[in-house]
Amino acid sequence: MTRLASSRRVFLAGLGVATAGVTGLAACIQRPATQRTGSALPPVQAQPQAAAPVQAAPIQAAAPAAAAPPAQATANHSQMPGMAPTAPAPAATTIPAVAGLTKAVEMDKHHEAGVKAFLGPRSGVYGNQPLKFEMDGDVKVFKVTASRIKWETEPGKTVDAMAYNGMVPGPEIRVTEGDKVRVVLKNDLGDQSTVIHFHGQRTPNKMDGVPFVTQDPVKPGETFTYEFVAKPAGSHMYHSHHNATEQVGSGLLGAFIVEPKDPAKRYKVDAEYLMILNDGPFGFTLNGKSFPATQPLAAKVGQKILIRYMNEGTMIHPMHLHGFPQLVTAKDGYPLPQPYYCDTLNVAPGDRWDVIVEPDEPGAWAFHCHILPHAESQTGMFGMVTALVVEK
Ligand SMILES: [Cu+2]
Repeated sequence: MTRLASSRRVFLAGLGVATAGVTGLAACIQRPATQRTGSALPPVQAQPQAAAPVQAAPIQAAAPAAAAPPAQATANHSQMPGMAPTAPAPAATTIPAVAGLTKAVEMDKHHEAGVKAFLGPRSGVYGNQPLKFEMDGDVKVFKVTASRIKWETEPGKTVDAMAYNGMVPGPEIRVTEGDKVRVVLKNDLGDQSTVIHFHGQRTPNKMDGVPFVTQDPVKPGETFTYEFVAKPAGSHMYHSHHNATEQVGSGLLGAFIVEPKDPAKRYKVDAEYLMILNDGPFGFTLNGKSFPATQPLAAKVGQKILIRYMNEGTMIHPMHLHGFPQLVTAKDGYPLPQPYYCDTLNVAPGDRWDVIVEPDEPGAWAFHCHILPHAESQTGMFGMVTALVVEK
């Protein structure tokens, strides 16, 4: 896998925003460091630019009805042969031209401010950072601590989260099929028990992570050790299975990726991205962040990127990428016998889908959940929105 030297130039150019060189547009798992403290881009104004003065001249489209021909004069079907008489069309609602335009300009300012914030400098902690392991003989040992943290989902919005190792989503655990894996869970939540379920892994029953079904709850201050052989390969997850609506909704979740043992079966792509969906107490998030804090994906024309969708939420999210088809290659980690193309892919709770995208047209391409109340409102885009930025 290659890390992309990605850039915001294309996106910025497409939006008429000045650029100042190439910066790390690190997204999702490609991000190199915990802290992202700005970029080479000029700082974005905290306040949206002042709107252009509104012209006092009347706008034709919004002219009062009296100035326009009556609707019946051009659309009176009752005068056509064979047509039954119809009631007169209701009078069109008219909005005074200047007031209407002022309102539209005001609304557009909010939309623009969101996009500019998306493009502007960022800071803060992002989730999905790779989790390092230690070897104990032939066992890969991962340490995971559940605790309560403050988490910023978007500029100015900080929430009370539960997190593994201080990030939402929790750190990405990546192993190879057949590895002996040990995950040591420490519960520092303080006032709630917890457990980990390895969603999609075929573990021994007592490692399945369900309180009072396969184990006792791990009480505050306690530690529990999960041990199993990683199988099957594919895109999987780990998350709490205790008070899960609150605990998973609040951030106790992460990606558990199992690379196929046979190198010939591994993805041969230029970059890969995780897209973990959630819709709990924090609102609609992609990788623990809401637009405009979501991170863009990046690619160059002719490259091939892999996106692993994982839905840790409670709703279906049809993920729609503008510009390019998504080749769906695997469901829940299992390769599809016949991959297929789509541009909108339903990702249901618990689902994992792997898709490959091969962009052939530069530009910034919107990428969002297509349940519109999860993505766009009067005040602009929010929630499950990001962009795929394609460079030449
Ligand atoms: Cu959605």
